[in-house]
Amino acid sequence: MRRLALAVVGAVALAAPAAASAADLVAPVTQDGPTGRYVLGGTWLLKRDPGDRGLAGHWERSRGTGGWARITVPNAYNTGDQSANSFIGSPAWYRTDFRLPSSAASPSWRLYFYAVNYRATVWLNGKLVGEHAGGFEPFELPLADVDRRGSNRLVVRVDNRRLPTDFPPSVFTNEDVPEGGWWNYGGIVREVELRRVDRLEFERVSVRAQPLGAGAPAAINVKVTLRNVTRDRVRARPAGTFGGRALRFGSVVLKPGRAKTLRARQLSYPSPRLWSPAGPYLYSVALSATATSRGHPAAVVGRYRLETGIRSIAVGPDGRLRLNGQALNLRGVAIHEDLPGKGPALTSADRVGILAAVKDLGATLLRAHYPLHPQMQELADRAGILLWSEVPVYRMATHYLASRTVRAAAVEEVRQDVLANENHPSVIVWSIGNELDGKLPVPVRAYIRQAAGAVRALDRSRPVAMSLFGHPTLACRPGLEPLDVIGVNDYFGWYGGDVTVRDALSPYLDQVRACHPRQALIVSEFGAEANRIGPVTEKGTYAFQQDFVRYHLGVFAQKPWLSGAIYWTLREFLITPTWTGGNPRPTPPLHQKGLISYTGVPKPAYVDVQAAYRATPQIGVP
Ligand code: GCB
Repeated sequence: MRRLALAVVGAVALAAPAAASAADLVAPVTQDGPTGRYVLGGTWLLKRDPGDRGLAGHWERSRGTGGWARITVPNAYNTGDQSANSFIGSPAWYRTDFRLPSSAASPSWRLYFYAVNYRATVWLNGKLVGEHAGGFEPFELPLADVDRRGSNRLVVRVDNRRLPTDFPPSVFTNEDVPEGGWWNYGGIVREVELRRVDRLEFERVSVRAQPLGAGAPAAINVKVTLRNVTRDRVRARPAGTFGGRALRFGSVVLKPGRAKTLRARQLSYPSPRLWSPAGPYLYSVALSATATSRGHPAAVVGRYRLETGIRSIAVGPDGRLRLNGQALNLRGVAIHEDLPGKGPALTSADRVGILAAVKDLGATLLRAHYPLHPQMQELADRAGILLWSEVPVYRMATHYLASRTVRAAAVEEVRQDVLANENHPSVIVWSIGNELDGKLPVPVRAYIRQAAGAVRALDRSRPVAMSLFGHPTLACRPGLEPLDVIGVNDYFGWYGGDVTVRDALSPYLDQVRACHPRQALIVSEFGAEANRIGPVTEKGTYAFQQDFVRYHLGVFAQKPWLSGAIYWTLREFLITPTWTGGNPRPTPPLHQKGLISYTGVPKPAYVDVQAAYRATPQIGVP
């Protein structure tokens, strides 16, 4: 990480206990975004609070360092503790001191959290600045009372105890046993940035760059929402370029505190180079905001940069997903952000390594149950990996989803995903959730309608998807109409009950296709646990897993209308303290359907999947 500026710690501050945790301001790990961003790197302090005494004890004001451990952020505080209590969660407190990089009088400052799992309460210099709930989306808090010259103390209380109405929920069916689809890591699990805002804030930048047909120019549409953060009226004028060509916006007068969206006149980009997995060509978008107000001559007060691609993604009338008009039959893999000793607090090198493994497998599509770290998405843009972007609206019990408030919060998860990640060419679908009640009772149907509507209000350029548990009796159910892409999770021949028999897979897929001929169908999961050597007939052996993947891939190969299939998962991850996953000899809390062990060793089935993926034409298939 390149160091941008080091906070200058004066002699007085050094003598104070605060000096024990001075944050260094370092370069952001993401490229896309506004200028004036500084990651709070360096030393932070962490104090666990299993008895939940910190609030009453006003730890936000604590001065000494007794009981505080030195750590770095991102951090997950319960890595290495695989107990039930660790999974259920408890609060912990983070603390660091920082100085602003410059003492310019006018700009205002924000704190931007890339992700905190799950509830965050934030104080600056002992004063509450804000709260947030939700583990996988960014949030921003204004720092009205930041000390511009001296040291500032930031304190964050994090509580990862989840509720049945959280995303993901703490329980699905059994109210007595904590459940979960992946380990409940608590902490400031992604970076924290200090952001400088001078008069105008880029509240939203949205770029849609689509080819109009083979050999035709591309249509580039750019919208910029600017907010006036001053107490005066400001004339705001955005300007910028797409791939070096000028974008022309008008200008607008903004009242104090108000925001408006300006749209650039559509740019017709001749002879575009399209983005695709085979050639992930990126164009630079450079934007600036000029402010003019009483007593202040026109000046560029902010800039915003991003890289994006020109490409189209749509579901054709034949019910097939198409990229730049070419039919897709993708082969993909899913991941969780979870590495030994780190949990989700990954480094840039970890992300590069994960994407290299995705490529090595021959996969072109990557899925997770939550929006991936934004740097991962930028890396996917560059590597030509397509993303199935999903929100953690995961197996929520219907009686909770029946509440309007909970449903609105679920829809908000979807909106936040779109707003945070809409400019990545790699994102090809917005998935509104996973394995809600497959009988599609009224509240689930209402959610599908509302979430799909929320996506379309923000982004009409990508399909809306959702994953369902694949089940022979649930192939044909009304309620899925608002979706463009139906994901089915295939555990035929693995789990018991109605999916005991693997022979039922092929007729099941045919039946879903027949019932939903105009929607694209993707097998959004298939996988079997494997943790030992043993007979092919025994679930949980490497041989069983190999036989499982060969059989399932063989069935998919006979369905030319399928738009893709995703192996669940690339690597093992931690799930719950009591997980069996259908394996008669499980090793909880490990989820072991991974093709690569938790410590990084490929299983025999890796080679089978790799051979099949590499041999499968995935793009431009007849
Ligand atoms: C699923 C879930 C996934 C689980 C997987 C399993 O359907 O979507 O989160 O890990 O099954 O292994 O049971």
